[in-house]
Amino acid sequence: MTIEKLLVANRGEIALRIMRTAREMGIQTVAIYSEADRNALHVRYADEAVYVGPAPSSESYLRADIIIDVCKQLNVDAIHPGYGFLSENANFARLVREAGLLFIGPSPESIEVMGSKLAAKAAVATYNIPMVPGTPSAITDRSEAKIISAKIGYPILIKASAGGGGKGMRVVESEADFDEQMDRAVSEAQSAFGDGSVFIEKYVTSPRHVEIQVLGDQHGNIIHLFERECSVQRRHQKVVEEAPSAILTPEIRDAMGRAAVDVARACGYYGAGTVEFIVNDKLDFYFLEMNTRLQVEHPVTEQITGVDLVKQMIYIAEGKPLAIRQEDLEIKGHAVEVRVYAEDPANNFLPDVGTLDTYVRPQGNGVRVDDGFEQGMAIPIYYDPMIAKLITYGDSREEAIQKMIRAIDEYQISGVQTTLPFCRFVMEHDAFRSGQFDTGFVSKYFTPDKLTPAPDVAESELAAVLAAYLLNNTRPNAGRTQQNGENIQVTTQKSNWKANRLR
Ligand code: MV4
Repeated sequence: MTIEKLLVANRGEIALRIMRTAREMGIQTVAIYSEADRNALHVRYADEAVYVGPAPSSESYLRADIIIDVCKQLNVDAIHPGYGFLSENANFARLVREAGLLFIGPSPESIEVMGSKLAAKAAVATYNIPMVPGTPSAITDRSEAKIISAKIGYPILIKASAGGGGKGMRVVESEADFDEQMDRAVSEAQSAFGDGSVFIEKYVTSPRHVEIQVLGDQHGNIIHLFERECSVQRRHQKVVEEAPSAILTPEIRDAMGRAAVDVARACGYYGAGTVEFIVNDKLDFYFLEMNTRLQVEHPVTEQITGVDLVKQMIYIAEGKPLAIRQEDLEIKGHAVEVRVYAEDPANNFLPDVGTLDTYVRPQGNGVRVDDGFEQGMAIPIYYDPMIAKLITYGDSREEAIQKMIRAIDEYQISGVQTTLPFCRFVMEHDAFRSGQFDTGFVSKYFTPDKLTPAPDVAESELAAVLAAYLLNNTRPNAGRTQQNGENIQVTTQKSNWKANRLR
């Protein structure tokens, strides 16, 4: 089957990302949009665009029925769900299949198994996958659970089987807290997921988050595309991702890659997927869960492998056998991604949606910006406040980080506060630079007074013009102090007035 027309059931940067590859492959693109996205870039980019409903996602981007109707009306062959929204909804994948359309992703059965952490653990049980010591099934008998917890040793972690991304997790420090935390975990799981099943794991303190990208075809071939490290997180929200990890040895990388392929094999996986591990300070790794979608941070893997993951997903959905063999793949260079959010890092990361009065992207060698906005556009309040993903690529980790700092400094955004100054803080930090960090990085090191604010756009432009004038039309050298013939110091150093105003 060859896909001639593809509908992207998503919005923003990921909708554009997917449509770009589709266009390169000669595939016609269909966008869907809500009331809030009438003028969005993904709508303008697509060959056709269809309005699906009011701004709230429950009335637009989550309307499986409307989306499938649109496909029938426009003779669409396949749907790419992107990430979020309907991407990990097994029922949607099933409806798509029943409508005679291709779902660009795994089977509904794989989504279902991996959507339940307990079902996932059960599925991989026959393979030799390292897992954190814990209960293999949902807790029904509390006194039995306490005996197991005592055996494992406190602290333990109560997790919701239907949870993900840290939702519904409870640390229990000692048996005295067991009942109280268990009550909370069960009621949280019940109200958040409609499923109160919880299980217990040994609590691994200060782990690193390392995930393996896999690709499987519909003929049983599965490969991995190495790891991404996503340990810099804030409240389970990833902030910085990179590939490869700064700490893995070739041997551990290989072992994790093989474990990830086995996890995928255990559920008959096809499509692009991510197998998530935690890694302790001794580099022991443990399988946690599998994400059955294209992830936000997939570009860092694309940069170091040269593989277009969306293109592979499309080929796989068409039934083609994987053309990439494991032995063809190697890591080349290093990539770092930061997520630029419309949030104020000086004010507890409060969302700061508004209009992008100035929006100038960084450019140049080794810089990739995946975004869905242009200058003058408003960031809708209804969706994730991510403005862009800024990705840099270099020969080495150090080079990728230097490029990132340069790119952050070139990025000009006004009208909303952004997490760019926070990302710069991470890039400059010794713990990040040395690779000696874990998932506790942000809470351990970050306080708002550590921010060097982004330059004010108008002021830095004025400073540049002044510098150029004083230097007799020498190009201004931002951030450095220069001396002219008369010994006048001219500096275009970033101003601090924004930070002063905030304090
Ligand atoms: C853990 C853990 C420690 N021990 N499991 C959080 C999100 C979810 N995917 C799994 N998570 C964790 N599971 C055991 N047995 C610590 C975390 C965790 C974490 C994991 C990855 C990235 C960031 C994190 C931040 C806090 C806790």
